[in-house]
Amino acid sequence: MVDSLKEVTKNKTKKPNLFQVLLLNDDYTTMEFVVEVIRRFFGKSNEAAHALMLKIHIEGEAVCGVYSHDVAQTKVSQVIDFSRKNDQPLMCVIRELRE
Ligand code: TYC
Repeated sequence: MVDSLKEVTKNKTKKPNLFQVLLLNDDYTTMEFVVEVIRRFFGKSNEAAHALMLKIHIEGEAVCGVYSHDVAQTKVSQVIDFSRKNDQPLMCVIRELRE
């Protein structure tokens, strides 16, 4: 009993759930625009952004960052809002990171 109580107390610290933010490929968004989005919202260098954009173009999607749920959801909103304001259909989604 004492031991199991100790166990519960010891394991009480919770790891925060983490969420991947992905960009999806499409046929219409310009490559230049995707590079700008990755630089602006995911803090990547020009070279890293270009490499990620090409990965999405070839593989269909790529993880651009990993965040708490709140921050991940905000990134999705910011990217979609910025894209629509610039008449680009770029899609951005979140996916829970499994351990
Ligand atoms: N496939 C697009 C094109 O050929 C480029 C692109 C890359 C679009 C990544 C979206 O998330 C994307 N213009």
